[in-house]
Amino acid sequence: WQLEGELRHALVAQQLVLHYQPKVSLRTGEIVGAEALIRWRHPTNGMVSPAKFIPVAEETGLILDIGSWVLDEACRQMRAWMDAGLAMPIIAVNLSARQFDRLLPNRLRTVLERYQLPPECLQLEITESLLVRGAEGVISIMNELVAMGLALSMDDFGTGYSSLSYLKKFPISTLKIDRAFVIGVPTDENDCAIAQAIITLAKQLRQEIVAEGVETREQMAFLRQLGCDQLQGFLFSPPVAVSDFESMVLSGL
Ligand code: G
Ligand code: G
Ligand code: NA
Ligand code: MN
Repeated sequence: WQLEGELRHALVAQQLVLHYQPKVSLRTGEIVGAEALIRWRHPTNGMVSPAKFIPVAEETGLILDIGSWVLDEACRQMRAWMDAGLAMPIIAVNLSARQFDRLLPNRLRTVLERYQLPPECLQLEITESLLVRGAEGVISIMNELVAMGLALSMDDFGTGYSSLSYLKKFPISTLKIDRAFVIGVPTDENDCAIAQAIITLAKQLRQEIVAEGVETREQMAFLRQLGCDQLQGFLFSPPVAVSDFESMVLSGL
């Protein structure tokens, strides 16, 4: 398949890059984290969205090599920020379910050691598809990661097969409310009710709550009222190239 070959080439030809989107504390208004999001700088097609190539990478298994590259690159970047004195408490990376195997804890140990990073600065964003598989193996790998000091964050919560029972069953510390529900806040009554229910329950389970796709001040005000901890979205910034991200951190939002 042509896309597969091109993607394989992209990895060695260094056409893949990470962009970063800030996570903002609702309490302080400060940037408290960065989510790394991959892009493909294609020589003729320009910036290609991961929505176009991650599914192919997952089907072909290329996601394992791409995922390893993302982890290494994000950790390398975090080390560079630390060395430059640029305060960035947490860097979050997205993991595909296929990356979640027995070797993952050791891969992570190796990369953390390579860049001399404390595990607390790395957050792993996983999706519900991983939890739906629900195998004991997955839980034990998660427990091992948590024991290492890494934080697990559940992405896109509320879509797919999400079940509130996952919050109890899996050692997840952070829940990201999908932007599908944030869109209608505060005007759509159903979206408000869903957002409120998720946040109320998650707070009782002592989860940290992040809302995604926040685009308006009205959404921010509503989410603050509900007790959300962090926000991500175009209201603050879309995902941007590393130099733009650094300028934003240095100059403030
Ligand atoms: O921000 P954006 O359009 O870039 O992201 C589109 C989708 O691609 C999102 O679902 C996001 O989680 C996914 N994605 C972005 N970067 C990565 C990555 O490094 N690994 C994986 N597995 N998915 C990613
Ligand atoms: O699936 P995941 O949550 O990892 O993907 C994040 C996706 O959401 C990326 O494609 C990113 O560009 C996009 N995104 C981030 N903030 C906003 C926002 O405020 N509005 C919209 N429409 N998309 C957003
Ligand atoms: Na994500
Ligand atoms: Mn998401």
